[in-house]
Amino acid sequence: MKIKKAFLLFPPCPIPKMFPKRVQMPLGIAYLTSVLLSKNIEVEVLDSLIEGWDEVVEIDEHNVQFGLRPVEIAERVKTFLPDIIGISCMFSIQAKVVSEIAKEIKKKLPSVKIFVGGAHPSSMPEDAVSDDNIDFAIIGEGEETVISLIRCLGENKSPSDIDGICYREENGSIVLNPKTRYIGNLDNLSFPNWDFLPVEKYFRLNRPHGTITRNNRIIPVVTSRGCPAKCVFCSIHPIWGRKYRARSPENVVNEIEELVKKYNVQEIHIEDDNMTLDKRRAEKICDLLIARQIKVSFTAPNGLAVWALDDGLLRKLKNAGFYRLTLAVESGSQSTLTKIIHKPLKLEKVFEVIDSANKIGFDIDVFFVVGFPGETPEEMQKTFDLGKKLDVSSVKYFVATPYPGSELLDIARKEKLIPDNFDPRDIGINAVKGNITTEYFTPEGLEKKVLKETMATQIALLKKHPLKYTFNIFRNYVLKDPGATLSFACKTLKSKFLR
Ligand code: B12
Ligand code: SF4
Repeated sequence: MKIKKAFLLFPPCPIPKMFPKRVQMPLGIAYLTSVLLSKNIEVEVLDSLIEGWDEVVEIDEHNVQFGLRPVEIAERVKTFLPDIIGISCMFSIQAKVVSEIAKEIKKKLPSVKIFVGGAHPSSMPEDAVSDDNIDFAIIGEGEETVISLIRCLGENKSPSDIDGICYREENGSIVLNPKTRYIGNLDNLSFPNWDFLPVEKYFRLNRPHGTITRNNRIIPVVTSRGCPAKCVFCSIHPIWGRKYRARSPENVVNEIEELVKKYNVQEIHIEDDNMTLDKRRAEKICDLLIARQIKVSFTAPNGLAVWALDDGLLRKLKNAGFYRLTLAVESGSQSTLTKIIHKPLKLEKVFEVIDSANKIGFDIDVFFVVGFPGETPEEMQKTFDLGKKLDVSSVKYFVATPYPGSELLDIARKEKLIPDNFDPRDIGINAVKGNITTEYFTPEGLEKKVLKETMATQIALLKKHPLKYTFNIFRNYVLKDPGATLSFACKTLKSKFLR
């Protein structure tokens, strides 16, 4: 079966009714487009979120799904008549709709091969291919794997030697080849190809990761893959692995320069797990941006590791165009950080970095996570108290969520902190929804507490910087999505009266 045509798809996503919709240019799909084109495969790309932005279907009392419907997607696929379809299943909550799409496609094109990749199938590959309509799950980064698989299919060979895939044999048994090899030199990868996506529509909507932006013309970039830390809640290791692999500063800056020339990009969102882990490399990226006079704004909405920052690096980042820091502090309790989360971070470092960053003039967002197995109410209170105390622009509290691929899910299962029938495919995007029950809290109790503390923290932030706070809320929430902002505010206010 010679593979000549590939169709790449970003599927719809279920979200809670009260949440604002978000859509970011799908970087994984753009990387895969590049490698497929380099092998002379004709490519068609469909991001069903951007194309179906106005299509919102109620799925239950609390949730809607937005994006093109599975039948519409199957129609589009049929028109292109591909040999393979690659579906990116980034979030576990998309897994069920991915199955629906695969079913609709196979009804129309029974012999087409369906590949799935992304965070969810990377963590639960066997689950993905136990669906009869899905032929292959690709584990972790897909650029090399997809090409090996296409070669195998083209030569009618068994894929049994391919690293990092999962599939069903003809007799129905599942073969799982774990991911053991990662791309050694990321500079060898072609830059992501955005030409097959409606770039101007993403710019116009401007609803990317992080919500708060300065400009509209934004494109995401990844400068490194992998993180050696072992945070208990983190689910990224099945995708990028534990080894830190970084692109050279020249390669990164060449990509950014190209994006500015080609798309007149004004802002870059760095989506690395840990962009500044290699401090020298991060400094060199900044130096090159300055030397080449590339004038774009930067943020890293996925967070920067606080332990990998210092005053010197912060100054360089600011001079290079970074205006906002998203700091993953995680907890206000040192013992929770060290003994439960296993994050290599000292709270003194948090104060030092925030102090420097304020002096340099950054806007600062801080993320916290509460609700770990073994975490006491007193330890959690330290987090909420720190959140109210910090001199930053925004503070978000998330509830620890047992995503597949995280150690947290293993602990929760082993210690029976989640129901036996817990299905990770039902983990929605409500980041304050509890799942775990411990001797100290229930999911419902924790959710109420977090909403109450969120409101108290918002008031504390408003009091510290009334003008800046109001401006940011107005520009980035009220103007962008008035309905969702109002509904979210009502729910948060209501929680004040809940005990
Ligand atoms: C950017 C991002 C977002 C963006 C999404 C952008 C988009 N449409 O592309 C936004 C802001 C929307 C987002 C939101 C959320 N996110 Co997010 N996000 C990320 C992040 C930081 C980077 C993703 C990325 O662009 N990576 C770079 C590209 C190059 O990699 P990639 O997409 O994974 O693709 C590669 C491989 O996976 C593979 N591949 C992918 N698809 C396919 C398909 C085929 C056919 C093949 C062969 C290969 C393949 O090959 C690609 C190239 O190597 C990841 C963390 C991470 N490191 O992955 C979390 C991550 C995906 N997000 C996560 C979560 C939890 C969320 C939220 C639920 C958080 C929340 N509670 O609000 C929401 C939910 C979504 C929503 N509807 O709002 C989790 C997912 C866990 C899970 N199993 O569900 C991750 C893994 C982070 C984590 N905490 O562990 N997110
Ligand atoms: S949470 Fe951040 S620092 Fe911790 S393991 Fe994940 S990517 Fe690394």
